[in-house]
Amino acid sequence: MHVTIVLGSSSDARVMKGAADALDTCGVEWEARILSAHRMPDELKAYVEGQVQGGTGVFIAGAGLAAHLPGVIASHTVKPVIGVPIRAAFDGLDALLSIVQMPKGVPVATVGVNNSYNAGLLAAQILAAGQLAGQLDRQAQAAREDAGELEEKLQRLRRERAAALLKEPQNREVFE
Ligand code: AIR
Repeated sequence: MHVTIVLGSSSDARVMKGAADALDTCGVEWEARILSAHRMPDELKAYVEGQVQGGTGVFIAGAGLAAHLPGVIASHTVKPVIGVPIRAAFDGLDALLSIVQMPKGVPVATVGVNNSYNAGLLAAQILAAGQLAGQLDRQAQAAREDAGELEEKLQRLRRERAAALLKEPQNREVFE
């Protein structure tokens, strides 16, 4: 499973490199695209849908100014979205508030201004938690199968024992 990184502009690349660095450190695969929520809305929607179909686990989106990119991505998918506010004006406060103040029902996890490294780490942690859940599911399924086999074995032994008892002469008399 990989992580999808979306940048609002090529001018965000220097800051967003931190997310890729963190994912590389954790050995998590990622792919990145530059797609502005305002300048390329249709392409963004198609890309998000394609990524979801392609099995992405988490989106990281970084944008500055009126930073609607993470929120728009979150409106197209239920995959977790992590927003990175980028400092382009007002010390990044404009982007931070644009990303963090999502309406109820469409969550976006938000990291600190320019802190894309944390976004990468958080994405890796989300993937790891998902993999652990999958592993626990598989273990529980194996335990259920073991229990089912044991029950079948016990029933077979009970049937064989009953048949053997019936064959004993003193017991056969009961039915004659
Ligand atoms: N931006 C791009 N489309 C919508 C927004 N909010 C953001 C970019 C970048 C800032 O605007 O994410 O941080 C400036 O972009 P540019 O391309 O003018 O350098």
